[in-house]
Amino acid sequence: MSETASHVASGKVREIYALDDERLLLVTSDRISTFDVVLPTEIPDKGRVLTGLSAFWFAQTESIVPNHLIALREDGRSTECRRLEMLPIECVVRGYLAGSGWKDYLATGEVCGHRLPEGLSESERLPEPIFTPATKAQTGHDENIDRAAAVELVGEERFDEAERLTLELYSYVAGRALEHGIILADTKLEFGVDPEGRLVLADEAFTPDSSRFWPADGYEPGTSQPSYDKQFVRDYCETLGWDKTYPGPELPADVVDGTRARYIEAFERLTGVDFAEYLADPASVQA
Ligand code: Q0Z
Repeated sequence: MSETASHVASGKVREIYALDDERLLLVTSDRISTFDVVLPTEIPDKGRVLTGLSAFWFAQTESIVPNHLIALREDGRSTECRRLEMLPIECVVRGYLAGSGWKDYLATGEVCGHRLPEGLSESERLPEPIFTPATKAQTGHDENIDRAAAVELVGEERFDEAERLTLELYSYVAGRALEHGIILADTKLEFGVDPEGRLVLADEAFTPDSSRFWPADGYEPGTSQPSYDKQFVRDYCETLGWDKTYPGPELPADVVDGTRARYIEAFERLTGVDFAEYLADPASVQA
């Protein structure tokens, strides 16, 4: 880092530093988590892939909603961002039935208060995408909440605006991804409020860490779908009889290489930019 910056927060695989009162530095590492455990082995360039994808989608969606990005740094993994008042909800949208959405549907026939048709299968495409907000749990897992609970947290006007923007962003990006053979099954967005009171898209956006990416090739409802990016890691971990608690296993070189290739393939398919070009000039994703 070229400027003095104090550490503000750590995520599983990212760090935030304060640059000044108005600006944050988000740094995305090459760490990878699986089954909620951060593994001791890194995936080289994963942080650059995620940062480049976020910057690409911020640029592509600027006409839908303003975003927090000020500058993408030359290292390709750090971004300077406007510091916002973050909404206390995760804005999740689901186009397909997976993860906690599938679990909730099986138990109740609903997801976050959306009653769904009977007889849906795991991974099935929903009749239309649904907004399924969640609380930001300080520890452990985010909890899905219904409209009333989210309105309690952010107010009705903000809720409606966040829902509308989240659905519009999802429709746009999922459509673009599908043209390139990637199903965006669901995604989590975070919004902040700027000093003028406007909603601003923040955090990371439409990365494989904040979304479910599935290969469209071979998509088949009725079972869980392979992850576009992490499936080699999951499959390898399943061969070990590991109990999915810390510490996680080291990854062998072939699993690291295969996983790195999948991240880069997703980056290149979605952005249309050669990853080598991104490394040489990160601004290439913002053209
Ligand atoms: C995002 C998070 C990470 C740990 C705070 N523009 C913003 N303004 C204010 N706050 C945030 C942002 Cl992005 C903000 N997080 C999530 C990110 C590491 C936690 F990189 N927390």
